[in-house]
Amino acid sequence: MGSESKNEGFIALDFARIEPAEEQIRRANEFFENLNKRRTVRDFIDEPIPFELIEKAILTAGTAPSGAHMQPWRFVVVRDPEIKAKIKEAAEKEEYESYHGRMPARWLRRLAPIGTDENKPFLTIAPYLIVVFRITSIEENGETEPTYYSQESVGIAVGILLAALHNMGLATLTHTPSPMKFLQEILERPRNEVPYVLIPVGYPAPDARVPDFKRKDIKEIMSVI
Ligand code: IYR
Repeated sequence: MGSESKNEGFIALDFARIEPAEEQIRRANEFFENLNKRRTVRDFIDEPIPFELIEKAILTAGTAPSGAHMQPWRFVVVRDPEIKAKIKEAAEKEEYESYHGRMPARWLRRLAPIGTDENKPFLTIAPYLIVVFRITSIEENGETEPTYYSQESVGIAVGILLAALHNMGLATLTHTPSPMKFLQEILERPRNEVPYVLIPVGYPAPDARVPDFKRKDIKEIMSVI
């Protein structure tokens, strides 16, 4: 027991060591090889996917650590074609403004290799859209209290969500139409739930193409002192 204070409200940690070390390395390699195949996909087909997969991915995302364990996230799963169409219309309206004046030239140059524009057909084609909201505050005993480190917490949860969906053989797009306030309105979320990211999920089109991107190598992303 680490400290006398860890009695009430505590349970024994369930932690299984992986042995031998070679097995740790094997699993490390396997996980990397798997996640290194994840690509952001923009061309989906409308083939349905089992709802159970979406639910399990969200349950997995909900295992993320969060500030003061406040779990400041809500995942709104959109499958209704009419709502998807509303989201597409509103997103394309905002994106049109972004691509025609709101984004500075250097940003547009940065996006050119990705080939994006204001048209977002995937918003009605993908079988599910997962709209992630960040809960900024809670109400308790008639008082409003902020959530803590909600940006970090939701970011981590989204990372786990993307990994879980990839691991179950589904493609995702991390989409951030900007500004995203229309999502709060269309999806009728309260004011303390702020849109964070919109993730279309499904199978890629058979002819889907992705930019020929290279990932930074270890020397570029790791410093050891
Ligand atoms: N939100 C716009 C623009 C956009 C911005 C970034 I940063 C990207 O990595 C990709 C796109 C859009 O979705 O097209």
